[in-house]
Amino acid sequence: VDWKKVKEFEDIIYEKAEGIAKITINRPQVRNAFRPHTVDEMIDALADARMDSEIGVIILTGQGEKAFCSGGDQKIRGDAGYKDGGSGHDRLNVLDFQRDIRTCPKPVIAMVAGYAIGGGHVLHMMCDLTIAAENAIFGQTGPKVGSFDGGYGASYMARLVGQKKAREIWYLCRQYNAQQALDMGLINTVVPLEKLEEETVQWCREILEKSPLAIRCLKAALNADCDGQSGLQELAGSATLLYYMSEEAQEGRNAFVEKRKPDFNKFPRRP
Ligand code: 2NE
Repeated sequence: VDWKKVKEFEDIIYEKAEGIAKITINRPQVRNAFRPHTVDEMIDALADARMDSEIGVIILTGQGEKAFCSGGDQKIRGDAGYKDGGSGHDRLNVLDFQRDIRTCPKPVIAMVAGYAIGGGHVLHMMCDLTIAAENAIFGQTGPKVGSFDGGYGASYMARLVGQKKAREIWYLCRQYNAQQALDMGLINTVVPLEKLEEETVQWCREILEKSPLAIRCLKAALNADCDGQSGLQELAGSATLLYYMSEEAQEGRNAFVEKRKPDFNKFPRRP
């Protein structure tokens, strides 16, 4: 794939090719742990990919073969979140990024080589699909390092692997290899490390051949099953989008603009 860098960032690499956007966490010296600045950049890149109508799928990955992401950077963890050099506030902005992945109407695929640990493990879970290399290792560390993610990190994990397994993963903080992760429904497939990107891009290409509106509505519907009112809002937003595209909705808008009574009688009252 002929990736083209689209914007310069400090902590991430952001590229596009063939309708695919790729966000790479680029802090291999700390196993791609994120600081608030890294997360701000990922939020920025994902927003760009969402707004770009040429882009249909987004890959989230980590630089190098040793780690996808090792979670929050513990060396700059303050007393109320992660230290942000810019604002002076301690922050936990990765929760915003989790929601952005979740509500992005385009599929986000985690491409995992090496460790997906702690908050990095939650990031791969938030993605629609996870393609793992044979060297991938998954797990949470929160109760070991004085942290936890009781949001999607707990509840969505339980949706993926069941309540018993989710409790095991969080309470014991063990590490699981790629095959174990596949067996428990945490990931979609395992491939040899050297085939990781090729296979991920193949999955992207297959998705790109499909109807974007159908994919959008399916993502919203699958989210809605877990996400309560915010999930319903997303699904309903897609319904409103489709409705706006109809002549029936446009009649309402046109009548208002033309200062006349709308004529909805010409539209069928479907069974
Ligand atoms: C990831 C893991 C298992 C890798 O182990 P290994 O043996 O391959 O590498 P090593 O030597 O531990 O790490 C290499 C370098 O990366 C740093 C290390 O400190 C080391 O640097 P030096 O000390 O040699 O200079 N590094 C690795 N992970 C880091 C991190 N997260 N922050 C800062 N530096 C890190 C092993 O490194 C590991 O277990 N890492 C810690 C994983 C962890 O506990 N993450 C935080 C979980 S909490 C969280 O992410 C979170 C949350 O729970 C809720 C909300 C938001 C975030």
